Amino acid sequence: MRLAQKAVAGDAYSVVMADVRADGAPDLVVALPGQKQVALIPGIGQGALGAVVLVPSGTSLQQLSAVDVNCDGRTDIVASSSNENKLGLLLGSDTGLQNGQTIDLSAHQIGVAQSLAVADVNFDGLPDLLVGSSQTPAYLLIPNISP
Ligand SMILES: [Ca+2]
Ligand SMILES: [Ca+2]
Repeated sequence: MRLAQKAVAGDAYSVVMADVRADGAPDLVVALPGQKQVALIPGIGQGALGAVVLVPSGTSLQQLSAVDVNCDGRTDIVASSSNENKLGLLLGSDTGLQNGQTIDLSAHQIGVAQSLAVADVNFDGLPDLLVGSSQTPAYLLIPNISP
């Protein structure tokens, strides 16, 4: 195992490793909540990492999860927020992560959507989202109805 280091400026909150560029090599995605963006550090094969690409995330992201949430065969990033009642969604593509979208949860009055788990809780083959709340109710289950 070789260890590599890529410099990313800022306060990184969480990191996931997933093939978001759909080229077979796992990439690193780092949440940079203070900058409302993520750093995509592409895996370019044989353990090497390419140049850092900063992608706008639309909101300040806290906890990243890698999952093909829209079931198009490309791994996406879904994330909780560091300070809002929103989730962030960055769709994976053959060229990288697309700019972030936000999923507004204000109708559910859960305070800050501060943590996130992904699992197919209703056994329909689609990954569902379980959002941890900063207030009562403690969580919100969002069944996936993609596509
Ligand atoms: Ca996808
Ligand atoms: Ca499901």
